[in-house]
Amino acid sequence: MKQYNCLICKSVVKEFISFGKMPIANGFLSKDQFKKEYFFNLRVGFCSKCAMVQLLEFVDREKMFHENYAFYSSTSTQMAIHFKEFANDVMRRSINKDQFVVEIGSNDGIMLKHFAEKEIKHLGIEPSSNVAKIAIDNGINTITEFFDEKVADKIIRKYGKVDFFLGANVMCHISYIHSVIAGVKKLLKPKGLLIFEDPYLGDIVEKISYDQIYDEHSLFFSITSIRNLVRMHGLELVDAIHQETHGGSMRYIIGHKDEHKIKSSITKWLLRERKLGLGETKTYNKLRKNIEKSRKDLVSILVKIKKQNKRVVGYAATSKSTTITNYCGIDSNLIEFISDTTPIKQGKFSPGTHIPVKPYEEFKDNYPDYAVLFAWNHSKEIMAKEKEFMKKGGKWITFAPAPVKIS
Ligand code: DWN
Ligand code: SAH
Repeated sequence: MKQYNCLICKSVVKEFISFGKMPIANGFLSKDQFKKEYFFNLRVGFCSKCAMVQLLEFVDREKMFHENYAFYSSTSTQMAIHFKEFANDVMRRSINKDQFVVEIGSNDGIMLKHFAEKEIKHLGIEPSSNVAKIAIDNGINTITEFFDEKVADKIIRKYGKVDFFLGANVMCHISYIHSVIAGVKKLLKPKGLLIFEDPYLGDIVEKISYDQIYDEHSLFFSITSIRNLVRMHGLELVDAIHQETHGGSMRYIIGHKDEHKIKSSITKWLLRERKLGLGETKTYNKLRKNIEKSRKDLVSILVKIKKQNKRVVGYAATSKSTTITNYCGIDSNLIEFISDTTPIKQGKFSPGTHIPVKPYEEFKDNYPDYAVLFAWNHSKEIMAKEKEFMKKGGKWITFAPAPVKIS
């Protein structure tokens, strides 16, 4: 069997689950592209030395992030509010007026626009040119590049050093994370801060939200693993703040070593992670069993409903839904179509199992009996706008947070 080495500390990593062949999670496609669809092995391992959960095989970054990237950050109104608050939090931390703020994975400018509006010096780094263009058209300074240490050198030469280096749902996408952190280390001014957030491993384990695992998500962070990682670069984790977004995320606040007071939150979280067993192999073997059960339960519910000749539709063609549909073998026999608000996905088919993706109106104008809530992470926002569906007797099928249920 092939041996895999940890992306972070190079120790041998043991696989704890294989999801089998998977397509690109955001690779929505047309019928004529079915034959040449790309697949890779979605396998996940845990490094018991540095506590990092990680993919074992990776898809080339250009296959995932390009001029037709299907995820536009501004599709969720709750996320727009969240990023306004994130920006405000950064502004509150500012010590002087001449700040320079850089954001990695800035997408359509959902967060940086708040800095641009206040004429704060800023720069977005976003390799997917279609989403970057929206930001640029809205007056947000953005470069279309993959951030790494070399890009950091270029930024220093052209713009100077940085007060705040920000990121949301992007660090965990980057298998060459050492190059990114080395770049941040060079870029940050002595008192500068790296502030980023990503889905939190503790939530994934507790909620059995295995749909967070797909090609784009290379790393699954915890306080323990981030602390280990940044230490290797002379940086220090100084605070961590849990977020409700994306099914439970963690915001990490990191500075140069010995430049900031370390908050008590770190000890508190480290203790919680020890109790949850995030540093132990047995936790991930249990997670695999829980994932297998979740799949069995979801498929059996869908098969039962199919036998009753009821209509089931998917709600939101999320990246995460690609893992669910492919791992569970759910195709258009079980789910009629997936409704989604993103124009670039509509009229196409879901990656791998080729369920038609249709505009939101197709859901709204002809409610199904059941809707599988693929965007469960936006549940608050969706429940608030789908009161009519529920009033008319429509039911939700949810799989995360576990258990699988109809409500
Ligand atoms: O990490 C990532 C996060 C931030 O965003 C990326 N790798 C890709 C993406 O993941 P996702 O696709 O799972 O994200 P969301 O935000 O859970 O789903 C967005 C999709 O859901 C969009 O296609 C729009 C759709 N949607 C909808 O149809 N109706 C979303 C909402 C809120 C809705 O009401
Ligand atoms: N921050 C946004 C977007 C998250 S999706 C949000 O939270 O909604 C991940 C984004 O990271 C994509 O837009 C992708 O193009 C970008 N990305 C991936 N690798 C990157 C890299 N090396 N440098 C900068 N951005 C990257």
